[in-house]
Amino acid sequence: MTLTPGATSYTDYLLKPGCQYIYEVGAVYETNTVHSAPFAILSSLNGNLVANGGFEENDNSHWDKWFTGDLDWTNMVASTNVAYQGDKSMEITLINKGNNGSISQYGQYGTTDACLPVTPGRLYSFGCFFKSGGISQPSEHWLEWSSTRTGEDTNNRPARPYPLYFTPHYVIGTNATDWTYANRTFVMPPGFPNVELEHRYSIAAPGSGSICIDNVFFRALPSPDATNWIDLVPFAAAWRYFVAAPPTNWFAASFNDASWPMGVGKFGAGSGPANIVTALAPQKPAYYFRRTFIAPSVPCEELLLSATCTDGGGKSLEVYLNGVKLVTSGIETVSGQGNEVRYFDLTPFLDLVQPGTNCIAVVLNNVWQPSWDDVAFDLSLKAITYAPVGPRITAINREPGTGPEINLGLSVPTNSIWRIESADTLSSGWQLVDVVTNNSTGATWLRDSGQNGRLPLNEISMRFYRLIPDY
Ligand SMILES: [Ca+2]
Ligand SMILES: [Ca+2]
Repeated sequence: MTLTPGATSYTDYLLKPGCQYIYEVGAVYETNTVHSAPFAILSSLNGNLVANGGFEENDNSHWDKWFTGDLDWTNMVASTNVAYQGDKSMEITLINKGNNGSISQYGQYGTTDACLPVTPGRLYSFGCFFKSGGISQPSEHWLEWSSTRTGEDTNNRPARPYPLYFTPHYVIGTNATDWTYANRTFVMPPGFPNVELEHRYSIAAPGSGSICIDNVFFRALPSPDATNWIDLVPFAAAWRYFVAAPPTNWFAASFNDASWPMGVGKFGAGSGPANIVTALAPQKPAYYFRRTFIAPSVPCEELLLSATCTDGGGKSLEVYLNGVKLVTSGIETVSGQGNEVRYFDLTPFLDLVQPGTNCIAVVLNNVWQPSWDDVAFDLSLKAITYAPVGPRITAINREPGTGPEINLGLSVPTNSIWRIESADTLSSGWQLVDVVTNNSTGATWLRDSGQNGRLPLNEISMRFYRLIPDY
């Protein structure tokens, strides 16, 4: 399709999540068109600014968009047999390498900058899935963003906000692992108009092996105050809780928690946490919480955890949805005294949520000193239902006047192209009415005057219409 002059983005609609799509960008220059190499994108998370986050290509052309800071190019290959989604991932091979960074995001096809544009004050989520192929020394891996000056914004950048500029570290031993989700969700502070994303690692001693990365993303989330969130679990909800070591199956959806005490959030102990409603005994190694919630019968496309919780002893929260533990590098929705709201993007785990009744179970880990302890627990879980920008015909208006005509009202996504066809009986063939490009927001109108060789409207008794995307 042809974008309008000056367009800097294009949204492809009606994609199937998890499927690989191959694109090619052409730039029209006078009478010539210059084409990019084909590139692959995995259709996954809404609003992902990392254009090649799926790493699905079959050759090394994807390295055009990622830049190696410290490792040799030959140490990075597209894996042919390991993927979190799609068919491939980015496999980084370490050969006797010490602490370092490996890949940084670099210029993208179809964009002018090597960085991702961001807006201070917005809620962002970034992360990926990691999987170790086995490395000869224990190591830790994470994604980290930085911000460098650009031609558009030459201001010096403030110090990056700790710990919001990196995902919780994926801490691994020497064995191969399964896929693990790493995420940080945070409000972008002032002074950062752009970010670049990088994979970094530390290792106990120079080591050899491989680490795979897939589904890298950096995206804006809807504001936590947006009115289209559905509260699955609100703050200040009632939970069953337990402060001693629980039975081994305590997190199962079928576990009978009727003997556990029930209380209303916010739970806590100590002098630091504010607004405690239900007091807990302090100085326990962990606290256990359970409750059910109702999910809507339609699919969801966002799932956000918000929490006001304490320290966690380096383990932060552990969350189970319907008895399945979420495998992450850490759910660090914690602050020192549990008075700040912290976020975690659970969207990749939406398939664990089922329409109707669900069970959430949470471990709050705790550290304390003999002389004091702060404990705080409250959280909310909210979702946005799937609302695709569905193209539709919104009006069929007979136009009185000289000639028989019909005005069709079309609601289609901005900057998309649609083929409108008509048929005069359901058994006859479909014929072209017109091809429409919606270059504006809002409704588009199309007049059917019998053009393109179709019967005039005064010669037919009925007419059917349909919309087809014209790619
Ligand atoms: Ca992949
Ligand atoms: Ca504590």
